[in-house]
Amino acid sequence: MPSFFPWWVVVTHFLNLFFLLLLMRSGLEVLSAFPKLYWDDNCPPGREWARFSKKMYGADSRKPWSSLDEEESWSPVVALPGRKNLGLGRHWHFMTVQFWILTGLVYVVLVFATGYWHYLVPTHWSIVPDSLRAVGTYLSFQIPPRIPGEPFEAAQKLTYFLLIFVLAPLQIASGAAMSPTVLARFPWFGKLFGGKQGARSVHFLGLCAFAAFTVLHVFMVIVHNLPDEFVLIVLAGHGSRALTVGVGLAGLFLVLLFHVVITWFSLRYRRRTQRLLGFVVNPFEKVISRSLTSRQHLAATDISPYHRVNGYPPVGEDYDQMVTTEFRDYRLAVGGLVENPTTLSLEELRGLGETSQTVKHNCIQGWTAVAQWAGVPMADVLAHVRPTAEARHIVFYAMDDKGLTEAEGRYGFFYGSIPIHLAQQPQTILALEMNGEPLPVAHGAPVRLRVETQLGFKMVKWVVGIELVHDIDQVGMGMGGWREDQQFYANAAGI
Ligand SMILES: Nc1nc2c(c(=O)[nH]1)N[C@H]1C(S)=C(S)[C@@H](COP(=O)(O)O)O[C@H]1N2
Ligand SMILES: [Mo]
Repeated sequence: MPSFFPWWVVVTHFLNLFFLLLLMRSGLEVLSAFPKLYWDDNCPPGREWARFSKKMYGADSRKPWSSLDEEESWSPVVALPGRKNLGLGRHWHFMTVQFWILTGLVYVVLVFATGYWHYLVPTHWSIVPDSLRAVGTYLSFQIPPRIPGEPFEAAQKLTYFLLIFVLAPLQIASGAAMSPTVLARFPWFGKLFGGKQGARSVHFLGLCAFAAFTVLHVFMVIVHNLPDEFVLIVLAGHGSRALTVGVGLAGLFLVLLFHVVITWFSLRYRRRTQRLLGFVVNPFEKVISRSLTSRQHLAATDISPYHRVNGYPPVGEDYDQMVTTEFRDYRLAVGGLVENPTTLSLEELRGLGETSQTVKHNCIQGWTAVAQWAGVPMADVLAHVRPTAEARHIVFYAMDDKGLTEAEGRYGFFYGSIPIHLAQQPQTILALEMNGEPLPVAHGAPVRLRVETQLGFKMVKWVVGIELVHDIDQVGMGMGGWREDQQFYANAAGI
């Protein structure tokens, strides 16, 4: 029989505590960007089952609103890093999750390799009545006896089992079921949770379960005789009580200090944080974006009655004029590293090709909506302009100047970029129509990009110019798009 508290349990227990706290805080940052929970992928405004915001917006609101208005600013005390930094919160979350899963794998391998699993995995249904009896014992202010020859009593064993073998995998699976790339390639996977919003809700409830467990766990350790259990989990029972308490408290203090420092650093040096964490996070995002193509073919009956809007339309006479004349004089410029630079009217653009797709939109903030989009495959546009061998990215320039359409101290025309290989995918299109009508102004009239494996912010609306470039460093602030530049989002948007 393995020892009750081997060293590897001590180490993985600490790492788990360390990573879980990071995951919880950065997860709350992500939630703050769309502080509403739904079971329905149409996300009807006002019909959320939970809302952590006082602001209300309706589908029938006569004042236009944008989903970014729904975002809340949460305190850096609870959220990592707090204060409306969705992009950085996601970076912290995705960086941590890689290490948390690694820790979990090491732990599970050791659990089975050492035989420790006997202490964790119930092998008989009697664990259920035994656990109920143990809970009853606690409720009568007594400590239930341990299972003979094992470190835990029945309720404890069952709880740890559920946490490790049910809750943790469920968190990982529901997390994966929120990735637009995963959902686009394997729509069945999202259905396991009743859709992206179901996965999001389950993921949130999982957070609550982890939080509840943590509170109960700490309480139980105290009830069980704090000094003894603390000595076991901090130094595997080696060392004196004083030493253990010292090491344990120092460990907790260091975790706290670490959180204070990274929160401060993330808020103070947002670009550096975006870049540094990007080294760890972006490669994975790029790999899944490169290797998985969208296979969405939703039915007309799936189309959402209301499709949220993100970003206010361009302001100014030029655009207004185009709207009144139904974009008669609109021209799309396509140039850069191409053999055949060109300017296209809507008619000419339409002549390059035609396709249509009914797909689910995934905004980085968390909402979803389904629409049918029709237009020209990007592959046909590229075939027409013939990119040179150096061309590696496609930049899409928009007509909305954010300095005029939104406040928050940001500025400049919206733009975005995608790596050229994404443009070859069948569901990467320049959309001219939405749900059988010409593109509405709010959704990007007259031309907007659709890339169905990516998050919504990549799909530039109100496009006027397309440029093929070798590197995105030279465009804007060099991060690959307006939201990457000014909101510190990651450039890869497959998760
Ligand atoms: N020009 C421009 N394109 C944009 C945006 C914007 O603010 N300006 N917002 C992006 C974001 S974050 C999302 S989620 C989608 C929203 O598309 P929709 O308004 O059609 O739902 O547009 C993207 N394209
Ligand atoms: Mo978005």
